[in-house]
Amino acid sequence: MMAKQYQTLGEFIIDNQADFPYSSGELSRLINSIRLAAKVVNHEVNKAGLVDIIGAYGETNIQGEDQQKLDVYANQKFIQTLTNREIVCGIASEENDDFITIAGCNNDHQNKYVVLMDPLDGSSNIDVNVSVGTIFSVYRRVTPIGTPVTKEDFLQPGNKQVAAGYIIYGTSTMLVYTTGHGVNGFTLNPALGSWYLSHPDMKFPKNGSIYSINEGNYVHFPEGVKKYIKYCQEEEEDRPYTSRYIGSMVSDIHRNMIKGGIFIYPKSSKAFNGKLRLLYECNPMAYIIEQAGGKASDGFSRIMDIQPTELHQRAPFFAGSKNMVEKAEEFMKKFQ
Ligand code: AHM
Ligand code: MG
Repeated sequence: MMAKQYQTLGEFIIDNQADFPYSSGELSRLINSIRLAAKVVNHEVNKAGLVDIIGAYGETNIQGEDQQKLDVYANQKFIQTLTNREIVCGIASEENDDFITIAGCNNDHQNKYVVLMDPLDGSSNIDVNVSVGTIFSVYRRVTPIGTPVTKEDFLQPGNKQVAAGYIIYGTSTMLVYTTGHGVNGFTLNPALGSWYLSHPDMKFPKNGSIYSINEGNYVHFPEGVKKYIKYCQEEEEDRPYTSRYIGSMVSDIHRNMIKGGIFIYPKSSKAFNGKLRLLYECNPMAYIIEQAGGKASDGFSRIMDIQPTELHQRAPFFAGSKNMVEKAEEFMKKFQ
């Protein structure tokens, strides 16, 4: 994908329209809707520190309006934006038990794409002013156009994604996405409300020196993970590595993609498949990571090749710099 600097996201989408699969303009409109919803959510997330003044989320504020929890708010905004603009035929969200069918204004189910999303990942970090994110994943439906979507349209392996991205509400707000032609990152200029191409053609360094894992769960980890952590801490060659864990996956992976590193959320004796959701968290991040030259697995095989069986299924997640993920996999294999 061509990436010029100082471009806005709008210009970038138009310039690269031909790279979009099937190129009907539908996917461009979908990304456009996401960038709009992201701005609205960003505005609300930025005000989170004022809840003591205007009322806590979940309570009634001074004006007598109900304050919504931010994750519920983000969920509604993304769903509303995608629904009102008649772009997708279905949405599945980490916040909803079941998927949503979108019939379209003529009730004719003509749209091709389904979106799966985690509207506000890491939301427990909001109270302490730490970055959170939105993650989204786009597939072409597999059931015939003209009929309502079914679960089958959502239960596709990650390798069928046509686009995926994340928004990071951080010191600056960024939108990073791929349509299968590399990864590009755009930074929001809040004064103008425009996204600028700030990180063209992002590449995951092949090696890195950061490992990100919740070591508090060490005793519950599989032997391979325990041994890999010890390996990261040994004084040998370029080690010990630096440990960095924000507890907000989008931020942890974004940092590792820029600096080089590995992120691990393994299975444990307490959570047999780990914590992260395959469809809303692992697959979209895996698509971006692979498109940037990194690697994402469940500790043994490629995340994006897992055939999902449930909307909310979880998966262990090993993701980041290719050589680091391969080293962690070696340990997993050896200490099974
Ligand atoms: P959430 O979807 O409920 O916010 O949970 C996902 C988040 C990830 O962003 C993060 O990597 C992980 O949970 C942290 O979990 P833990 O506190 O168990 O380390
Ligand atoms: Mg989440």
